[in-house]
Amino acid sequence: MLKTSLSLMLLAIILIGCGSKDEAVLNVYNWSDYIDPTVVSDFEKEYHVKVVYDTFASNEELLAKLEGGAQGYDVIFPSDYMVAIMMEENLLAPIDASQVPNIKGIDPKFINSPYDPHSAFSVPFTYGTSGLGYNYDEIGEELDSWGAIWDPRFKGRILLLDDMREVFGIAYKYLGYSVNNIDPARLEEAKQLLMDQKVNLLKYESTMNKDLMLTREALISHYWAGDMYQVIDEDSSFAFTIPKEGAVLFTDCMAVPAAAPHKELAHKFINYILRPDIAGRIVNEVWYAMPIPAAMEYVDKEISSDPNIFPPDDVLARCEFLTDLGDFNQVMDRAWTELKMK
Ligand code: SPD
Repeated sequence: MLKTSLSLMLLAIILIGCGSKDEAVLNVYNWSDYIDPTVVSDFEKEYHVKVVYDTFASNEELLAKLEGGAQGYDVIFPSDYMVAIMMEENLLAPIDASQVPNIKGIDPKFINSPYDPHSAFSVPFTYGTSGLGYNYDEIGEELDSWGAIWDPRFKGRILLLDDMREVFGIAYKYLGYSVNNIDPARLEEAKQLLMDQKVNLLKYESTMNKDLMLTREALISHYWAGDMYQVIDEDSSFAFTIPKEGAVLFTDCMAVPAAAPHKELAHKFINYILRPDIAGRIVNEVWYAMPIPAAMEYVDKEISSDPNIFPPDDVLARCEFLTDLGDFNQVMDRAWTELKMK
């Protein structure tokens, strides 16, 4: 009898052990509309884990979460300049390349980038630009300049991203300055220009842009290319342009927070995302380029041949990556607060 009870207890312990192993959890914190959900569910099946998925709307929101002591995230998706800031603040764990063999499939142009010179803390996920999405059918003409956001015809119908660096990036590009300008006089000039734009502004927004365009409330949206293509895919009245003055170019990355509770599983997830077939499915769903040449055979021709999604060299040449502004970040942050308050 005692023997039977002990055996049952042992069995229960083993089962509980297996249960908790089966329920290993990976906490992913990504931008919204930035993955094929079936890719996540397939990862759960393949690795017998649960993925808890949460989203953010800007790099600054992601940074504030980590600086605020958020402990739970295992894989995060900061952009280039934000990787540099997070490295500086010791918020990231090193990437163990031996656990991510698919890194070898990444286009070498995206390795050892200025924001992470030894590719020690980040793995490139996607790249692309921001630009102008607009209702071509309603406007009746093509737009090709950031100047459109000051055009009085579009009063109250324009969305600008709720994103400090992207919005000052527009004004800087329109004025012919670098998006990484740290001259206070030029910042002031950009701020005034953006103040003048507010009469046309519906709102600063980064999450509801699709709905606001599809319901016709917004006519134009400053937006990231892939997200705008998700709108165009639903409603062909819309179009997207990378303005002639140039735009912000970004590489969004995958990284593991220093405090991540499941680092080994995080590496497995990153490696899985880099698999060419998986990357191809993501590109087809989100309309953003991934720097994985072997994934191209899985990407729809309509996407791989679109110069707004895979921008050619002449377009890239007029675009610019954001870099960490150091102490000037706070100066810009004050100007941004003033802009949003008035
Ligand atoms: N829906 C995903 C949007 C990702 C945009 N990347 C951000 C670039 C920031 N400069």
